[in-house]
Amino acid sequence: MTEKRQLYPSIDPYETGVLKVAGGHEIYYEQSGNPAGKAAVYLHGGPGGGCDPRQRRVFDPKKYRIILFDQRGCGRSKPFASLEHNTTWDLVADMERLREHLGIEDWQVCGGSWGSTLALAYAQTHTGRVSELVLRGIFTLRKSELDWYYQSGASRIFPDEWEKFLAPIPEDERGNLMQAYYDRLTGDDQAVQIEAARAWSMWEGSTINLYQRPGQIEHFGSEKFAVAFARIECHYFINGGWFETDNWLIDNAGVLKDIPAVIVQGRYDVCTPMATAWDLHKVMPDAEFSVIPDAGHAFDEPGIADALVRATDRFA
Ligand code: STX
Repeated sequence: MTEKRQLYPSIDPYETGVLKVAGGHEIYYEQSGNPAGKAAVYLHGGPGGGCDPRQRRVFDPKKYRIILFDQRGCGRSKPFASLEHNTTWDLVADMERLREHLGIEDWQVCGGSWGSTLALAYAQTHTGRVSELVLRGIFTLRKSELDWYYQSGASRIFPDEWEKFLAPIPEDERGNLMQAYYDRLTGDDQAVQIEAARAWSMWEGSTINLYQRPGQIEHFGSEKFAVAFARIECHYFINGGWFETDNWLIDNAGVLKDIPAVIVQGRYDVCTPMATAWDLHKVMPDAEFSVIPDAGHAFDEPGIADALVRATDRFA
């Protein structure tokens, strides 16, 4: 077997900036790698997860002009954890603003999990602006996907972690956990909001890797990260991502047929199970479909990172 490729070495941005967008939001963005290289944007997860410096490392810094940004309300973007004027279509519009601001004709769009959702929504809306798609841990926000992770399904694989997720919610509200969490995450009681945010966020932090990572669970439980992550995720999910229909992203994937695409999926992804990637690859028959036999959900699972680096190298 050939050796696994690793992420490229750590690099610093050569430029950071703030872009004012509609609705009073300010978006943090950064560029790294080669300013004269091929443009690629990496879309972070959540929504509400914020970008991670390690995401720069999916790309060869000699060949790529690498763009990362914090989506509305999270990371270094402002106002922090705001749900106002914060929808999928606002984020799609922000990407266009950012692309134009940076003087880019078209760019490679790379993203995992919620980043794959946003990548699909953007590419289906601005097809001509996308040179390639590199998607991992496919998530299309369908009710079945949300029920699996936040109501019943993943709960049976991680019953120990699930108990902690249930803890802040009284028994008589557990029939609709998304609603129960939404009420607490958007309520006036600060302490209730923080408790709910930490439980919501740590559920994700403890279930996204094939092998649990204690440090990562702590990070997800830190107040600042958790409040933006949980509030924004729950807000997007309870609103069905503002997609016209439940199956919208899959039903419209035909318009992507001329965009070279790679779909990378971990076999043991409990957060966004392979069923969605399977459905997507059927409607994107020309996309390269790569199932990693020994990986969970996170982008830096060794087999996932290997497949992502190989994909971006091939497109460089
Ligand atoms: N949320 C899936 C998602 O997009 C349901 C996601 N999960 N973990 C992350 O994102 C980060 C590790 C990027 C925070």
